[in-house]
Amino acid sequence: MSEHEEIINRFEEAGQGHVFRFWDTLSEDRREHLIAQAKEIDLAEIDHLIQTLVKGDQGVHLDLSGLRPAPYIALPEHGGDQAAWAEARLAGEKALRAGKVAAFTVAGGQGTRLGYAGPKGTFPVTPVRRHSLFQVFAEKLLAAERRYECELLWFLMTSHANHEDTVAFFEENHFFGLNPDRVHFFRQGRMPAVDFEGKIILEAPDAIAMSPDGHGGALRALVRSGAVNRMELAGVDIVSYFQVDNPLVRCIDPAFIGFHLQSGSEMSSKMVPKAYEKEKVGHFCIQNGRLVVVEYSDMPDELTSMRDENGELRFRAGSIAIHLLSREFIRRMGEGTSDVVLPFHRAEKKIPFVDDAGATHKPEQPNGVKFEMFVFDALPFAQNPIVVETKRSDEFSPVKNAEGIDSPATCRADQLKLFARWMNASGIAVPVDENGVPTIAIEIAPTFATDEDSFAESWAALDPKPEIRDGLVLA
Ligand code: UD2
Repeated sequence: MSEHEEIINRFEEAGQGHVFRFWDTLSEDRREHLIAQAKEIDLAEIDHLIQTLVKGDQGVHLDLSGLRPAPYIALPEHGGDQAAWAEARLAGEKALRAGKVAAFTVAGGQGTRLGYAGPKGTFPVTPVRRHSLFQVFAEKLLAAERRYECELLWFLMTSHANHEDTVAFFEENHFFGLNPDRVHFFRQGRMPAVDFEGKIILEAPDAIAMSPDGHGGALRALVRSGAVNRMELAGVDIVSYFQVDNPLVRCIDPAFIGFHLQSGSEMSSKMVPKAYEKEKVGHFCIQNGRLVVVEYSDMPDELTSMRDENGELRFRAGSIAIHLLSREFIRRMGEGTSDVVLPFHRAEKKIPFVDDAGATHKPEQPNGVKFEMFVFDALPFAQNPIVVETKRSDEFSPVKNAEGIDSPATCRADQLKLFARWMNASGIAVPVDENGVPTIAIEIAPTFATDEDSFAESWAALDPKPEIRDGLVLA
């Protein structure tokens, strides 16, 4: 039997033979295309997901019993121990100088809400120079390399749809000054979409409707792509994980790294107190003695609105998708065994499908289910996981929507406010409007400063000092 026949047989036995119903009409190269997609699919895994998440009720009834708010390490200004923060910072700096840390960006999302055509990381985000998200991160890594005299590896997870454009963007921009040998791209995995009867959807006669397997797919993609082995060879023990949409993120944060190391944690996460009850962030909770994140869409209203004795939200620890993961934990989770494996979530979507005549249709209503894994679902499997507070205005202003909250406009205002705050701390006045947003556009490159202290140092060294004016760039 040829390889093609063998694959087609396996799909038929799994009740998915319809995927090849246009086979006889396809040219040789189109057949190869379809077969290549089919080979990506783990039929046993899909069958399990269909039984549990499509035909079963596990996707509809999540177990939300016994949730308690998760404890976290508070910032000194919220009662945290100043000395412990200073000590953690030193421990993190030591690990950085020893080359133990790598950066990791998940950039495989489809970015549909922003309505921007290119990979999201190429979106021009900074207020004056209009630098891209990727460039902001690259410059933060350059700054960390200089500060800690280390060579950082940077891993970026792309998708099938945006991989080539992402790599080309880095090449065109000469990797923003980073050493290209240390920037490592890999594609995330894909999953087929299925209809409500559990049949894999064809979007064209020669194409299965495939979509990215969620940022949780990062763990197996890191293993499969050889990234974890590469880290081991380079002596990297800790991976600093962040999303492509948040230019304020401290890509490399010594205090966070220090707390992670000191507690023997395999996975650590940052939190900010939620801004309001319905904010679209996950909630850190304890369930059955384990740290879990319950996504905003799954959290019942009576819990999101619950208040403690001080009148604050009881479940206030919001996940902003910034984590540290130890290398061997990634390997364990990514290799996956029956009892250590990330669950899939189901999302009902409008999925283009092909009719019997071979024409593609875009449905008006959800017609099927996509499967995604979430990286925070690894937390309950981690030893000694911790949650560490960070300040929203320092570290979180994602670009998600074209307008309104979490949009380019709000992110621009948040960057301006942050730069102005660093300048104010050094005694430099910046004019602001009634909302505290600077009325002049200013930009501080990460290579100039990444926080108040580094700003003060770089500013003190500037001679002569520039005039504070619209369009000022400190780089
Ligand atoms: C995510 C978190 C939410 C909160 C928020 C903070 C989930 C389900 N929710 O919400 O709790 O922390 O972020 O901003 O994660 N990505 C991939 N591959 C994929 C899917 C996503 O790389 O298959 C990347 C994507 O490029 C982006 C990140 O993951 O960098 C977040 O994806 P999202 O925009 O779908 O997450 P969102 O806003 O629903």
